[in-house]
Amino acid sequence: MALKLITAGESHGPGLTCVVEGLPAGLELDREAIDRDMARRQLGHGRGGRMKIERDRADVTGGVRHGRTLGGPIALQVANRDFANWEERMNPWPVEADVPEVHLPRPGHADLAGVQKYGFTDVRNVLERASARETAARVAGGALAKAFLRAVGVEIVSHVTQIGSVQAPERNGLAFEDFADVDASPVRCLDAHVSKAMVEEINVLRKRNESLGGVFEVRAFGLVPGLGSHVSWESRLDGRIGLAMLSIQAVKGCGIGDGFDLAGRPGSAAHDEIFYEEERGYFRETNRSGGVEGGMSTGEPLVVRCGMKPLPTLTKPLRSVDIATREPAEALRERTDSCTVPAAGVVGEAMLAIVLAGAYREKFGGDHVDDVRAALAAYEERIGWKRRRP
Ligand code: EPS
Repeated sequence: MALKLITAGESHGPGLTCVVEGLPAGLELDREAIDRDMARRQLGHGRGGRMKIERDRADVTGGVRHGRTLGGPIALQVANRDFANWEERMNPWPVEADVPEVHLPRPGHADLAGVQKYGFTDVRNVLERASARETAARVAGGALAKAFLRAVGVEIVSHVTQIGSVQAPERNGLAFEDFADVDASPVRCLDAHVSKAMVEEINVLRKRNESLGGVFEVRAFGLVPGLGSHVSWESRLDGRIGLAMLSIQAVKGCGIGDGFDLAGRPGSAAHDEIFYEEERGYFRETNRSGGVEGGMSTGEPLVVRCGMKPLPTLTKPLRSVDIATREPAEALRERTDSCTVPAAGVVGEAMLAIVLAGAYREKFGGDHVDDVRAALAAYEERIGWKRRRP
């Protein structure tokens, strides 16, 4: 991929690191916008005690000078405040204390396959890295990708459409402006009435020691047509989006546009007819394809839906096996969140931003951000594209 993001760090270790490689020089960054996304990821009704400890912010330690990118890799650090409570258990170096091992793998987590694969006897060696705490680093890196996309006229937003059994009604034709107040909802849902029902659902299930999954949707506005390509499977934009989204912890399904719903429709109700008007250029009246056809962006808003399973750390543990004795036992009981779908939407924004920023870098090249803008303008001119402001 033309834009590379790598993260390091464990959930209760000293902190998380993110390195982003491939952004052009001269890109202006807004420190507050980065930390705003870090804080948005901590939002949402249903989070556990951990979020009361953390006040996430990303410190830049390389690749930026006086608020502008230098063209090299950019390094970001996110401290784990909770490390203060885990200094012995998670110290990078040997400690005097006797640290007990975890032997009770949680069904649904990386725990069992992880210890088997890496030859560990302590499940903590797996669960610390598998934890969704890692998404704090992805959101920090994603904020840089968003800054780049903003510079080429693209904005990314998200909202929650389902939590547990509570589903928001389908809304067609959502515009960028419709998302202005989405973070004011405790579950990041656009419908106030449904938000209340979702909060209630979380409260009821949390009392029963249950966790809840749901569906979030991420949208990108302002894309040019022709990002990605039909010519090889690895270039297809929808394939890249699927990889990025399915890599988010607990995401089990990803659909573009009407996704799985398209499977049951007749062809005439499954596609988006093409129209042309002098001042608008080519356009569609529907967006069932979610802005991707043949592995390429169409220029219509990109719509990505992700289904998230209920978190597998349960305060009412499932049956498991002690890996030291091979005797039946209850899975590890740990402090956890009951629902993180609202936060996962913010992570989805970051992952989509990384894929789309990479597609722009690949298509338009350039060492300085002005080179990118010039190449983009020349392309828009060639295809007669009327840029759509988000
Ligand atoms: C997580 C377990 C919880 C979550 C964590 C993800 O952490 P803890 O075990 O410390 O209570 O809060 O998510 C975060 C810390 C975060 O920042 O999102 C897990 O097991 O995946």
